[in-house]
Amino acid sequence: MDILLNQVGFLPGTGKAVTFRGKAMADAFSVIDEETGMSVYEGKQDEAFENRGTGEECRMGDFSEVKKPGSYYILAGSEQSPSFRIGTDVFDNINYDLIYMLHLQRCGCELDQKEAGDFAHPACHTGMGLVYGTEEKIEVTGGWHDAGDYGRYVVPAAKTITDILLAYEMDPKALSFSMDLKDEPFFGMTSAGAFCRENYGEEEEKQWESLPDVLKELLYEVIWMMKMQRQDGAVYHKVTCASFCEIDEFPEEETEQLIVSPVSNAAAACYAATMAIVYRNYLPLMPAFAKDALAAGQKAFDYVCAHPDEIGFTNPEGIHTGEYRDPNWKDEWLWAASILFEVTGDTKYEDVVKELADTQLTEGLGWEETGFYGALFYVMNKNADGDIAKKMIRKMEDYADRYAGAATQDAYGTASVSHHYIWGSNSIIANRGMLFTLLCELPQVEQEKKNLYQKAAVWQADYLLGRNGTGYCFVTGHGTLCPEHPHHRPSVKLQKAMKGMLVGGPDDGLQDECAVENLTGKASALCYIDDEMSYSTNEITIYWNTPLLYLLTAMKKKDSFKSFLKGIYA
Ligand code: G3I
Ligand code: 9MR
Ligand code: ZN
Repeated sequence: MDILLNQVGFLPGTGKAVTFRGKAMADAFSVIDEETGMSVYEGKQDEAFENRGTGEECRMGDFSEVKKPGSYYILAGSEQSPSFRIGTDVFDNINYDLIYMLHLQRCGCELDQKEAGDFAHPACHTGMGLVYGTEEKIEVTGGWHDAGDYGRYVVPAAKTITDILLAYEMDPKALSFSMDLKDEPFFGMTSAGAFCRENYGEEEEKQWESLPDVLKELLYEVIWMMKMQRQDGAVYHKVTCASFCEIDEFPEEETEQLIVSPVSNAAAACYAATMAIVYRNYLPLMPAFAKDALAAGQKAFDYVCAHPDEIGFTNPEGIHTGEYRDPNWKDEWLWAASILFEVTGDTKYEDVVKELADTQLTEGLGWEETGFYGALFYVMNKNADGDIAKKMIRKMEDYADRYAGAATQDAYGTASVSHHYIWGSNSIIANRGMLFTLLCELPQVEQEKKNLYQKAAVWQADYLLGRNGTGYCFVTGHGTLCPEHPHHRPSVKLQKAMKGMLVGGPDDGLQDECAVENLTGKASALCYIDDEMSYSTNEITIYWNTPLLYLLTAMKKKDSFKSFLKGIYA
């Protein structure tokens, strides 16, 4: 297939780009309405050029003028593209699936046939967790499995929760769909409602009942996370077995002893940041719970402040699961300080922001580089120091200019400067898209820059949904060509991909045997294989789904369809 474009669809008002690969095809292209078979738009292909990331000759086309909802395909010479839709609702299903996947990743409770289909399973990982290096056992059930493995890790959980709440804050209506959640057994109690009543009172139980499903689902992760905190405020890094289980085991089949890894400052700082945004969202909804969450976050923050010499988490002897090794946890500390300052107004947090602002603005919204979360929560606060905020914005703009600029030079609009793709590259692209849209929210950013960021944001979504050199829409169950064999244990066991999962994507480091065998010698951007054994290119995670969810939600919110609607159909 040599016509590459977003296979999920386009919003009426946003830009629409397509990439043609190879020399011969044609100079022109047509957009064909599937219903009538008629061309609705005749376009010209841009000059051919050698594309850096993929090493192929490419041409680009633009059909932004086509705005009318419907189903279409593109014709160039005798080549036909996958069909795609235009409509205001094109992202509704995928967004739902991106969230529902989290529900399906639930650990510690039964998922029945009705809610999970073939992915139904009895409660898993219900045993007590043995605290590493001690005889102590603690109760740490709940939360979502992180990825293709069944570990539960605090650091990536923080990004997951934050992204969802940022999306929810931006457009609560868009995320207030029903997930048909039943009031299921919750952490050993009869129901989630009962859990809330028991811990926070009857009023809170009622409040819980009226939460939108997405906020109920999120609580499942948040309350697990709260169990990962030690009495003194420190936070355990993760709970996993000693090693990953076999690739075709269902969750309840992994029955080895659960081990709670040692505490880390990365975990504590992420935890503090998460509890602050949880507080901000749940305060009007479940105030008793929200205050508890904030207090827990503050305690974790204090722990970090009292232990500034920690060198960062590494897997202790005998533990071989995901490490989320991040020797620099100070950017997480900055993030926590920024949002705690915002929600409490306490200048002790701002003092930490001031101390770290020069050195800890690490570039990104990743699980590892979190400096821009710190920056965003600070600059959005009306009580922020003007000079510091200005510096932070400049740093984010420089980054965004660099990557959005690179995107304009790439045949697929990819926001990559080096065209060196690493493990989870798709999430890096999604994170950049998310940042572009967030910068568009800031009044301090000039309109001219916003125009570029908006375009670049759309291109990142397009890239992930099919406009890339591999031709894959990287979300399972969506698009014409999507991963069928993700490195995801339940999917491997069933030989059927769970839908709504964003895979890691190209990784030129060839970090697993399957990648070495199949991808050696390929151009960086093409180092992807839809094989269940390729965990470095084809795994999935909860925190790769969420920046894409944010990006698509933001795009839908911003689409200029309304003004278009007035102009053409009114
Ligand atoms: O930071 C360096 C960078 O300086 C260098 O240029 C580049 C060259 O390859 O590598 C960068 O490091 C990479 C690092 O991620 C950056 O975040 C490593 O190569 C890469 O191996 C590492 O990948 C991580 C992977 O675990 C292996 O540790 C992924 O980010 C992380 O998402 C992934 O997480 C796993 C969990 O451990 C277990 N659960 C599944 C999950 C997803 O695969
Ligand atoms: O399934 C594991 C995946 O979640 C991890 O990201 C990956 C890297 O840590 O490891 C996978 O597990 C493999 C292990 O590392 C090596 N033996 C084979 C395992 C399953 O493919
Ligand atoms: Zn489990």
